[in-house]
Amino acid sequence: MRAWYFQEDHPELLQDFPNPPECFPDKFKALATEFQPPFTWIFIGPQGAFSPLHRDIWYTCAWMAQFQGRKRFLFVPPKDLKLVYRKLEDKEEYLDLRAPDLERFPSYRHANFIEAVLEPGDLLYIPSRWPHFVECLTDSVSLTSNFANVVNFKHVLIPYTRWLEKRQAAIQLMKGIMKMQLRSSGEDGEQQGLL
Ligand SMILES: O=C(O)CCC(=O)C(=O)O
Ligand SMILES: [Fe+2]
Repeated sequence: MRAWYFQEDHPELLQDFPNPPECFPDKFKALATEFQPPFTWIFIGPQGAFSPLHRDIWYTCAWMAQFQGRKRFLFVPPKDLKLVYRKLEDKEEYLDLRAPDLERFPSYRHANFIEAVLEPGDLLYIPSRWPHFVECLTDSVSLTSNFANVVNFKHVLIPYTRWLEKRQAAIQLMKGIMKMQLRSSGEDGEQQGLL
């Protein structure tokens, strides 16, 4: 199970995890909860489950805490991005590490791959903009959180603002629909404090 947003199903689990690790202060956490993007997730996977090479959302960085099992990360430094990533007109592609395509990525062997194996109790830092491939070496449970810090904040701000605007537009739309429904049923939402 990838990126399970457990707060919705089991908010009580948050009591076991009130704050991000002190070594990774998160600028989003300074905001009111409703303005924080939902970026704290649990990953549960059997041995062999994997996440293909990718960069993290909004160029955030992340930490990952390994609870159970072992997990292998392969990182590619940003200076080698062009060896493992192609941006075409209408799509983006990363090297498929499980079946490398030499036609698409002829020089991928020149990329530096940095390996990290997580054991239970380990905490890993995933730097902003570093492509990474992840695979479960055994059945595995991990908690991860993507965050903004002083370094990446200027990049994160643009997609974050877009996300806020979209969410605001969706809320306005829902309010409009509810208003229409209440009106057509002869009720007054404003008087009832609903809208
Ligand atoms: O554990 C995984 O499969 C992917 C984790 C990951 O890519 C991340 O936390 O950024
Ligand atoms: Fe990731």
